[in-house]
Amino acid sequence: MAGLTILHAADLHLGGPVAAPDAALASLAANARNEALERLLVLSRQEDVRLVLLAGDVFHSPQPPLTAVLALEKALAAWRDMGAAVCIAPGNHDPWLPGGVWASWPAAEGLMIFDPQGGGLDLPELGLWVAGVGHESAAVQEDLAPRLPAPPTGRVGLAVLHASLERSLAGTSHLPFAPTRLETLTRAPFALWALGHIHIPQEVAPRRVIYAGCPQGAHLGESGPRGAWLIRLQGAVTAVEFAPLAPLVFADLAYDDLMPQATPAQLIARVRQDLPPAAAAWPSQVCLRLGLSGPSPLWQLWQRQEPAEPAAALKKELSLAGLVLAAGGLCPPLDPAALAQRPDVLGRLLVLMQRAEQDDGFLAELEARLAGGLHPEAQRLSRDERLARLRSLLLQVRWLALQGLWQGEGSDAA
Ligand SMILES: [Mn+2]
Repeated sequence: MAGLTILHAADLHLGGPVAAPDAALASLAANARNEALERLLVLSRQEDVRLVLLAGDVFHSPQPPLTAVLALEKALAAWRDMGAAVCIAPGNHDPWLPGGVWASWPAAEGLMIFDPQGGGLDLPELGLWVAGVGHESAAVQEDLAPRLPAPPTGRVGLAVLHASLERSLAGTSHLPFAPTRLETLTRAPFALWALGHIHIPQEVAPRRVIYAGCPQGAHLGESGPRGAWLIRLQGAVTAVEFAPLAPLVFADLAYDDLMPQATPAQLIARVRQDLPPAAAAWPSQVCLRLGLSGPSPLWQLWQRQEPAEPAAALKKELSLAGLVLAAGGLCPPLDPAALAQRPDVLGRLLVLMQRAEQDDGFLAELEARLAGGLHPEAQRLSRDERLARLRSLLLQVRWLALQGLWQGEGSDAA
């Protein structure tokens, strides 16, 4: 059998929003999802893709806007013209509903839209069997993997599914719809599981179980490279390759160890090094959220009357399309432990804070004393949540004290 290339994408969320945290991004963000789809088509043409697997949440909602429907209709026509078969397994955002967008989508040769019963598409000329199933609601609670029919004899089986794997959910905001287990997938008779739902591209089991990730991130929380996978097949999966293609890349960097960066150029060099690499094949713009906190020789740069000026300078130097800067947590390059020895207000405050950080009993006592005066919202939190919030508040108070009191009392003493 000759080798062939498959494109695996998911979570396109066509018709869904892309955040523009910086006003300059508005038009780029508004068009980013459709542009990502265009890039999938170009990639398919370049790579002579014969099969496209779209693992759910192709649309952001079960009643997508007309622009989204048109975009997909045109894409499907383009793939058909290339001779590529397309298999879609609807997800929780775009479930297969009777009378819905998928149920009424016109049938076409080489197009398979899986319904909630599950099924398979036989592709004898490729020696493949593609099995899949669609979500029947926005909150499927059962494991859908067992509904995929096994490949007939003589076919390599590929599975396409929108599902939650517990180990990949950690640290994400994805809800555990259609939960399944890695063992369930790896024991099933499929050479590949092309999954959707988790927006971070990843090989859960090398060359076997893959989350495509979304081709375009939705907001600053979906930072890092986003794109789709090219899967090379020759009897079995021989290689997989991630192709970053998002037009708008979100990046999220936070530093609290800024003592070595003594000049603005040094700070810029550090940030530049940590930015995600540009996707060489496509033009892309970067929107960065940058958090700067802790002691820094540069802290006074951000205390000026025009806080927008240093932000604009950083944005320009780093060639960013957007920048969200949080520098309020910077403080003078001081040692809080040494300052705690001082006999003044700052010293006493720092001692109290140090004690609250190290002594859970003292923090609990403080919490109990504050409890009566808390906002009703905060009173509804559990005690542990209130303690955690107090801890983070104390950190902020420390930066504020170092910024304000040290400067004030320091100049008095001088
Ligand atoms: Mn999903």
